[in-house]
Amino acid sequence: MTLLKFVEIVAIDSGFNFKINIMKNLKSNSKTTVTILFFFFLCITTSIFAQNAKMIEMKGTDQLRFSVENIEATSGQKITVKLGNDSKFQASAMSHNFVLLKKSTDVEAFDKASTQHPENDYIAPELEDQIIAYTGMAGGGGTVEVTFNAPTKPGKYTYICTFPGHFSAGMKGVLTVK
Ligand SMILES: [Cu+2]
Repeated sequence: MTLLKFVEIVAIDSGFNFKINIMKNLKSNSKTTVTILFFFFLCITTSIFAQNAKMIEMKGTDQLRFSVENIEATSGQKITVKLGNDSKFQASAMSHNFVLLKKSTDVEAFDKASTQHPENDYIAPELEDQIIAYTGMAGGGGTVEVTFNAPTKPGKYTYICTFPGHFSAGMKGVLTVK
C-alpha cells in the first residue's frame, strides 16, 4: 500500500472505503511479516550450516605424509579439504591427492589399481564407486580441494594419496565420524 493510495482513500472520507483500506493494510502487513520471518529463517539456517562446516587445510609433504593425519567430524558434517603441495620437485615426481575411501574398501587393492591410471589422475575408473570424496593431483606449488559430507555412519574412514609409492610409504590418514 503506497502512501498516496492511503491518502486517496482516506480523502474519500467514507466509512466503507476506510474499512477496505484497513483490510488492505492488514493483508499487506501479514505479507510483510511472512517475508521478514522467511528472511530470518534463511539467515538462521545459513549461519547454522556455516558454523557446522569444517575446513581442513593440509599439506602433502616430500616425506610422503599428509600434514593432517586425523580428522574428526560429526555424522554428515560438511567438510572442505584443501591439500597444498610445497614441493620443489616436478609434478611428475612429487604430486599428491586426497582420496577418502568407503569403509568396505580394500585400501591396498584400491591403491594398487589406481597407481596404474596416470591418465585418470591415479584413480582406477573401475573402482570409483569405492570413493567417498577425492581431489585431483596437486603438483609442487599447487593446491587442490574438495567439499563433501562426512559419512553418516560413525566409524573410521581411511584417506590416502594414490600417487605411485606414496600410500605404501605411509601417506594416509583417518577421518573419524563420531
Ligand atoms: Cu602423495
